[in-house]
Amino acid sequence: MLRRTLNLGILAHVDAGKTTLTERLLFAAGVIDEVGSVDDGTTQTDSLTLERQRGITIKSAVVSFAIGDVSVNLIDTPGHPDFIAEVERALNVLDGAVLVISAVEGVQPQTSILMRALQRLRVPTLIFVNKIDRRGADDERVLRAISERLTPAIVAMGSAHGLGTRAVGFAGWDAADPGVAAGLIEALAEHSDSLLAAYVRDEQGISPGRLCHELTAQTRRGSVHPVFFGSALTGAGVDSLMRGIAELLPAAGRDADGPVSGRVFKIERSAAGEKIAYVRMFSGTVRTRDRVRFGRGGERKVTSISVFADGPAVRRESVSAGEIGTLRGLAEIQVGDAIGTPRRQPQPHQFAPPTLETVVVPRDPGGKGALRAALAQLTEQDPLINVRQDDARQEISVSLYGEVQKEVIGATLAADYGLDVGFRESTTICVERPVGTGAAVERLHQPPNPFLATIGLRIVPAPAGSGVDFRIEGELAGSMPIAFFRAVEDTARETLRQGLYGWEVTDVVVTMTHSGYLGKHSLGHARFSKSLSSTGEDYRGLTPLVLVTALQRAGTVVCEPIHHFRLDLPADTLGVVLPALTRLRAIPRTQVTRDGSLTLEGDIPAARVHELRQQLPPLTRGEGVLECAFDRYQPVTGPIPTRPRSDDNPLDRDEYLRRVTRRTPGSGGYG
Ligand SMILES: Nc1nc2c(ncn2[C@@H]2O[C@H](COP(=O)(O)OP(=O)(O)OP(=O)(O)O)[C@@H](O)[C@H]2O)c(=O)[nH]1
Ligand SMILES: [Mg+2]
Repeated sequence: MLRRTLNLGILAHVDAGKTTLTERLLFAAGVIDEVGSVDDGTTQTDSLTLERQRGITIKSAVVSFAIGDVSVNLIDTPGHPDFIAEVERALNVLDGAVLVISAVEGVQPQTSILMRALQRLRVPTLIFVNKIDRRGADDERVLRAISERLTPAIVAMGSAHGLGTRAVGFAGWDAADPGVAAGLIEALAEHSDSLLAAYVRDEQGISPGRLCHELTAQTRRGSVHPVFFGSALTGAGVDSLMRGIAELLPAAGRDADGPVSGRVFKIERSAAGEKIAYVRMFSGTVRTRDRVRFGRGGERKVTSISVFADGPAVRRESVSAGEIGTLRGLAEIQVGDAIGTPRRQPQPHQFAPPTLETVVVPRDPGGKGALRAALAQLTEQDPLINVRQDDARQEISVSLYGEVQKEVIGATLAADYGLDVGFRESTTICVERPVGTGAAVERLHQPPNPFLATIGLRIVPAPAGSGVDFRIEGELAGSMPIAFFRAVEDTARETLRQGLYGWEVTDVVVTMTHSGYLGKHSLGHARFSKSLSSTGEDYRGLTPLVLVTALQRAGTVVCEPIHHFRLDLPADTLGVVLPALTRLRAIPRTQVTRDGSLTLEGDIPAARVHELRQQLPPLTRGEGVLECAFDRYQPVTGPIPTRPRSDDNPLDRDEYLRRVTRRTPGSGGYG
């Protein structure tokens, strides 16, 4: 029997039960004899000391098991918003997903964020409504919330009974039942003209087989989402979910003889410090001792391979299309790197970048070098930590999603690197957006341009969330070597990391409007004496000047991150909570009261979330529950925050030229 492989992600809001469900699936599949518990720190996937101590998942982890002829590689992801970057990396390697929703808490802020990303990427997704054994579980309410807040394209795969008790159960439906068939047709005809036509022709004539077939096809396309109910704790409903996973989700492609192509979604270090890269293969086969290409031009020999197969990873000679394996020997590899020929483009970021940053201070003042080295290793595993060095102040800062991540970084530095560090108070990371259009040109041989290059750039504002788009005006194509265009683009992107106020510039289209170079052939006509022709350095040197001038003409506005909050509190505490919200610049927008409990939703600057979290317990007798998720950037009102700029600051033109021409002896040769 030919086995199929399915790379499956489990995603959810924090605490919905992903790790517990993973444990239950491993048990049901016969991989483990006893179900471990998150609360006792005995699960397979929460294996880090920190995870066991805190009872939350921090890093994604892979386990595998078989359901019939399907080998499932399951990636258990963290749900805490501080670790969303882990989820993002996993999303790039999935064939399918299970989105877990608590039957008590229902759809939570992170649930919506994750579902939107899954839908954008068209990852076929099943929904598992978990914790139906808990008091307060309400299947109808959750179904309604899913269809109102996540997607109307859902099909309940059966019904739960004995809700809120340990004796809870789940019974799958029978497609031959006329009531079930009618519901299925209604849900599926929406996305299938042929099914709709068949239904119009003959209402009774659609066979249960055809409906099941259509359900599978639409689920695999990501057009419809089957919903299961159960309890990871008691095991109720887990068999049905497993059948759904095996039957409704698509298998990975198995082109083992094709060109080598894979993607690294996790990096770990062995106890001895050796890098271990987790790779999902899309096509081809990598064998031990093969030299493989990765990232932006690295190439190394693979020294050992392990492959996930019905349990933990086991040593193998090779890893092939569809499989997940760990590779050793690729010293410079980074998380997110492609291996071989990039088959699938890495997706643009699905989630908002970190909105906080903090200065990391080694308690031992001599420990700066060791700290930098340790943080560099951590960024290999998590590039969004984005270590920044402030030369003027001799400080090292890292970006953060939140305070929990800060504690985790501190604990990791202590445990894995023996470094005792402190952190300054976190500050918000703002962005700059251009407010208008601005353009600038510097031409070859036209003083004061000291570089052997002509560059013209235009800056135009782009829609929120669109990032940086670099274009080359049509008629310039082929006007100079491609490497020079690339140097301009790379440098432009780099320069935009610090705008007029020191923040990263985003939501902008940069268009190259002028280009020109001096080739070797034209040397005979040159007026200057030295035998020079344009080099990449000229483009890298000139781009920041042109770009910053264009940016100054466009002008920028500093925008701060705003979170959407949802706050549950006892109704009688509203009187003291509202003034606190106002002090923190939070704006409540909706207010719903139910059974003496009140839910406020609204906006709050990311900078104030931590304070609100700290103030809440005394204001609400410890009963307030706050959930926040990044919503958008919004122009700052009041004093404009600036960020110290690094040395290569093209805003001060003379200083910049002094620095750059000193570094680049070839430039500055004009005149
Ligand atoms: N009653 C009940 N409790 C559950 C169920 N599933 C999980 N829990 C409990 O919910 C808590 C969180 O479970 P986890 O499995 O760690 O949730 P998670 O989604 O992996 O959490 P993060 O990885 O930190 O986002 C633990 O205390 C579990 O024991 C369930 O089906 N019923
Ligand atoms: Mg977990």
